Amino acid sequence: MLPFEKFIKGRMSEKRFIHSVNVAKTARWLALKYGENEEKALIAGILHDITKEWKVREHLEFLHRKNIGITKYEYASKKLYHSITGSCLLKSYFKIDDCDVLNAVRFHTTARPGMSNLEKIVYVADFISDDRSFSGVDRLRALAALNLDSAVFAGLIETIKELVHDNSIIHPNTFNAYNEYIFKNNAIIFKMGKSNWFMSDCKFLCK
Ligand code: DGI
Ligand code: FE
Ligand code: FE
Repeated sequence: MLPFEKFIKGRMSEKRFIHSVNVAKTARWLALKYGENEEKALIAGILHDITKEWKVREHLEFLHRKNIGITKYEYASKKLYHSITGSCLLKSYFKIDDCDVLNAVRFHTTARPGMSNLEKIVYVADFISDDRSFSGVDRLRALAALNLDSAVFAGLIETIKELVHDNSIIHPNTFNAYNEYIFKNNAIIFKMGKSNWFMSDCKFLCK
């Protein structure tokens, strides 16, 4: 029996329960492979979608009650709500105060730049768990077994393609995570010598 398995069974649909257990097991496998804490991977994995089946109103009321603000990108992207309320629930109801576990749940939808190994593990496990069957999932599973970062990057590319296809809002965390990988992969191309002349934006061009 996995941690919280008994608790979540019956509190969510059978489909979501099976997915949660699968993500937990895949996260444990990745944790073992990449030298992360297996218990944390199991807990973050099994609870990552704990509020997924809440209604929009329930998410918004919960956030209001807890006095948690969200950005306009988050407000406009209903599919992201459960990662925000989920991580808050882990803290307030489940009394989990491990930041890494909380962040793994918080960023399992969008990812973000500077993710920890545990965050990457839960992000990837959610993509490749046994119940996933989208085209390309086997390639992603193979990639995850070889290199965690490559699997995160591939996941980001899939997500961004789908978001663009659907004319959906791209959360800054999603594209900043993607850009982080592009910069890393092209470290030599982008290296501009010792002086750092990059501006944070390009407003100076039209002042
Ligand atoms: O196991 P699930 O909860 O079904 O899967 P998930 O939590 O990975 O689903 C995340 C959803 O969030 C998925 O439909 C893609 C969406 N998403 C990820 N990044 C962004 C996003 N949606 C918007 N609008 N913008 C993003 O940047
Ligand atoms: Fe989710
Ligand atoms: Fe999920």
